[in-house]
Amino acid sequence: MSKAKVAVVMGSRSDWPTMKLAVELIEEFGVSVEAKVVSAHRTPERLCEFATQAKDNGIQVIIAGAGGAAHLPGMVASMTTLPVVAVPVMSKALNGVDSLLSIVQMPKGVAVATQAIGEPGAFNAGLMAVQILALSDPELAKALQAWKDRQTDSVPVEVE
Ligand code: RP5
Repeated sequence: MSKAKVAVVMGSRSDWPTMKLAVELIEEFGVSVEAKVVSAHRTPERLCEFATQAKDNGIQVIIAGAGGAAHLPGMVASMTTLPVVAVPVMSKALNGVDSLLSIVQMPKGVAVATQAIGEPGAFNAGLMAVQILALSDPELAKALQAWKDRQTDSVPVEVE
């Protein structure tokens, strides 16, 4: 198996039903992807190890999803120059607004590309990763354009 180009990390196994949408979309394009649980609060050393070694391990884009006090994407971004795409996972208490706000309001100098709350955000995070990789991969760029054309063609004009 080829080494993963995209790493999808999440704060808990409970985030997987959401985050798997990113993985599935990336796999649809034949891009190698790995997924694992890395918690900013429960496994801080695993976080440091992952974020500092991701680039040397051949990762080109990181997707990080977490819910509630969602510090994972920002902490990962603080330790790497790789692009970090963030997914605010839906939370029970505050419907993911807590996740969104704790991810999006990054201090100047540490960039995170925050997506929508929940499943649309996870799907689009996968799409964003493919778009980033397609900048330096003409075959992938062609596949991406074809995917977008199919999506456009699938939207009917008629209302019913
Ligand atoms: C965050 O807390 C995780 O990203 C998850 O969204 C949330 C709840 O985690 P669990 O209590 O379900 O493990 O760290």
